[in-house]
Amino acid sequence: MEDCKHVLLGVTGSVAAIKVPELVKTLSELSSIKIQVKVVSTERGLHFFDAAKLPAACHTDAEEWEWKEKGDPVLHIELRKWADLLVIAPLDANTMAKMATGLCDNLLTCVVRAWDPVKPLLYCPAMNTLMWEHSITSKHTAALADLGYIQVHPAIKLLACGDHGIGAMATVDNIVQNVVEHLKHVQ
Ligand code: PCO
Repeated sequence: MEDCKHVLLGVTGSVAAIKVPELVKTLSELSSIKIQVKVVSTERGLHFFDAAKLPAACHTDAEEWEWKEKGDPVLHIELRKWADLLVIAPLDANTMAKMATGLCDNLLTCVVRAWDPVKPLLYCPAMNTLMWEHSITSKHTAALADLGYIQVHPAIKLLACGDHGIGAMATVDNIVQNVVEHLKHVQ
């Protein structure tokens, strides 16, 4: 059977989440490598795209809480075991802070909290320049580097709010290239 890699795409509440459908489509249709994508979105992330129209399953906090009794699957553990690689695109300032400190109060941050350190975890920050340049950001990115997470660097461009500066999510092509590169090292 053809080798198929499992990519979990985490989505948080930055306007850059408008790029999620394009990102899912591009990852799913690569000719160089066969990838199955599943999406985990925070409630705020869901504001920016239509989960029903994605060509991939999209898991949310509501589904995690469908758990009823002992023996039922625990979704964040199931997804963590399923995935070969986790890419969080976009990663907003709030979830970045949670990841840097170990908080896990939703489906996505619970997957991160249970993450296997041997598997790649990529994150693509997206936020306003004023937030990116706040001194707390470098503390958080240092903590994420210490955990072994890989940053796909934000770009300088015209942001959704009209400001020009650093903080735009990396391009879909750049994110996909990074995912493919890191999947090469996954067994
Ligand atoms: C702006 N915040 C943002 C978030 C980051 N922006 C981006 C890009 C998009 C358009 O190309 C929105 C993807 O600008 O990643 O703009 C003010 S809070």
